[in-house]
Amino acid sequence: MKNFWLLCFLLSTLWGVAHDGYDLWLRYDQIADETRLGEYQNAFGGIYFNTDSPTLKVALQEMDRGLSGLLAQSPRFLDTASDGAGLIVLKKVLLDATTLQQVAGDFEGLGRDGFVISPITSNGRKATLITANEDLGILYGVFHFLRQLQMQQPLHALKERSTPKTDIRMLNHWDNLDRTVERGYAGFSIWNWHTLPDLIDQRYIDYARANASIGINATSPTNVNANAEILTPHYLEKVQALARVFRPYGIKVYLTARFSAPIEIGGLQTADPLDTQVRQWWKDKATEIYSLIPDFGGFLVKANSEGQPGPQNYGRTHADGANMLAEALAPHQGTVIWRAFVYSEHDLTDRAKQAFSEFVPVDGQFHTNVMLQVKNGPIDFQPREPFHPMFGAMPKTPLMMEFQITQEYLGFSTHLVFLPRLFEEVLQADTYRKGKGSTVARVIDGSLHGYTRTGMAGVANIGTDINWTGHPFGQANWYGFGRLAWDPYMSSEQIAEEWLRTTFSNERGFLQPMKQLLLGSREAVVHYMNPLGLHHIFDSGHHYGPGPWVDNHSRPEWNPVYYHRADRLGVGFDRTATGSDALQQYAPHWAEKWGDLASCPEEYLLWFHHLPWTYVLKNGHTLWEGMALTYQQGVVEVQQMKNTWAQMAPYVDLEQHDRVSMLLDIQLKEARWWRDACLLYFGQFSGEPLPPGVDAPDHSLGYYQSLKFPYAPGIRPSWDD
Ligand code: BDP
Repeated sequence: MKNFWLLCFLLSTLWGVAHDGYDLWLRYDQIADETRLGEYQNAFGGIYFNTDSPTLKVALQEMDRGLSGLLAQSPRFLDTASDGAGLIVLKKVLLDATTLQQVAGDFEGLGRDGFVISPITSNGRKATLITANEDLGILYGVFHFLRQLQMQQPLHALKERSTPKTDIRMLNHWDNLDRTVERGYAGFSIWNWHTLPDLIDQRYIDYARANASIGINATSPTNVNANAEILTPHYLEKVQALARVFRPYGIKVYLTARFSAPIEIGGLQTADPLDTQVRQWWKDKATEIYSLIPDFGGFLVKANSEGQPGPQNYGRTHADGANMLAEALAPHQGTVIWRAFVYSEHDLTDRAKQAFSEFVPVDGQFHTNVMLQVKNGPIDFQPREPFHPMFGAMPKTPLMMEFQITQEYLGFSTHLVFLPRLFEEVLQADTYRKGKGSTVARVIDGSLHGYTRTGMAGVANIGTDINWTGHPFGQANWYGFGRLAWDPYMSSEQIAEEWLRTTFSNERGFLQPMKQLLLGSREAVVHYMNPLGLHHIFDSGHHYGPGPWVDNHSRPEWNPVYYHRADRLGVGFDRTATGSDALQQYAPHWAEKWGDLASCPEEYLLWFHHLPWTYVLKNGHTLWEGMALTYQQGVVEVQQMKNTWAQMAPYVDLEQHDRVSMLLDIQLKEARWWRDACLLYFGQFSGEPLPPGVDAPDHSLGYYQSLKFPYAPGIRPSWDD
């Protein structure tokens, strides 16, 4: 028998199917710790699992698959709990009185999606119970249970009561109908619109499984720069097929709605939201969609932003536009998710101020089924931004968080950057809008303002690459997003630990150094790309690599020079009262703290202040020296990541190890590129030499400026910024 398994292992390695990353964090390899394995085999040999719905069926399939792999034995599914079941999976309504009594308290406030895992005594023997109010809660409970087993937790620790803190936990795909993915770096779109609805790719099912395993319950498969075609009957049939696949996994489909669709596919002359024909068109469209997809989630809308059509084309407000769609969806319980990422070339104030200026004054004017989706920071998914000032400033309008999981500004899918660290920093930020403790997390979970609707969206990093995300570590960002959408108070450290254990290994020798690597990786990218509050100095259009010199775009805010404002006298964007005064959009606590150089954290220095090159930092270095040394530090940190990874070979599949090593080589090369290009550029203004400890650049500034990447992945066609 032993030889048989050895042979299987060798063959699978030879065939290259060992671990290509396709399984994500749902790897159900046999538990390595033999004592633990024995305990589990004893405890979970017999299972009683009620399966009277499609959701419970997929939950059972997952349990079967999980236990067969982890325990290396097929689970015995029993007909009744009294047949000696060690594991009982039952909805609350089916619990007998003695069992219910043991967990009754856990049901308080458990809600629709929550679950309970608890040790109980059943028919005189010890057992583990997974229960919930609804089927979906059971599915979430099963995934959680299997995760604990993957992490080899002791039996007594298999105990959990968990309820998601947000209602809509959503992926936004920026996928086009031709299968290109805007800001996508992991191949093409996984949605094969051409072969849908007839061909159901296994990927669609595995996508749903993976999302359900981390509590994601909504998806919007198409780009926010929307194509109206998706709303035509031809495409809706395809969307219906996807919705059918996702339904048992509790995932609702939303569609991106192009505001001008009534003209483009409806034959109308206008898309004015106050026009009666237009309003009727959207009502009819909503009815048509719900007849095909009864649990359709609603519309996600980008309007009057970066050239997209919207209500302002007709002199109407965002509220007019959103409310029109809200009225169309209301009879079907649908939601409008209206994006707050707007800025206009006609508004000459600071781009960082525009969303706040447009939306905060109309707080309270949106219908109850409208939510505003706000990016984490006021500019655009930079390696570091202060939190968006809209958070906490709109008590009457539910705000959703929008994070970017795909690494548009963080090294695409070639850099290892653990984003839960960034997400956590934003969620834990205190807006001070209702005194101390008014964190962004409390805005998002609705507790600060009593929102009745809550949610978090993440721009997906998924594509057709075999491992879904290109960089094997990109999976951690998808995983971490889901976990934080479920619980915005979770620590990035716990997420790192879970992901490393479920994806790679439970060995101490692996976990300790790798956790450190993950947790430090976000700061490293800030250091080698955007130190001291610098931002948006990426080369234009594709955003691949540095381009602080770019100044030839027609719209001022498309030019990196707009953001750093470097000259002989200094560098940085003055957002204090002497400059754009964007600081006034924050609570007085922050306006004062960030406005005063003595109390402004240096990580935000050049975000809020324009300072002379000779300005002295806390450590005694001048601004120029500090900038140079921080770029250098970023490079050193990547080198350290490489060294750590080199030690991890014994714990990781060979192919994966090689792949990550090569990616880290690229990251190191690019970190140097960032350092050299930016320091050569800014050095022209500072007029100072590189301080000791900073490596000399390999090339001239002219060389870096000459680099062009017309075919960099993820480019948005005919877009420049
Ligand atoms: C920017 C991207 C652009 C998106 C836009 C958005 O460069 O491709 O369309 O955000 O969020 O980050 O709408």
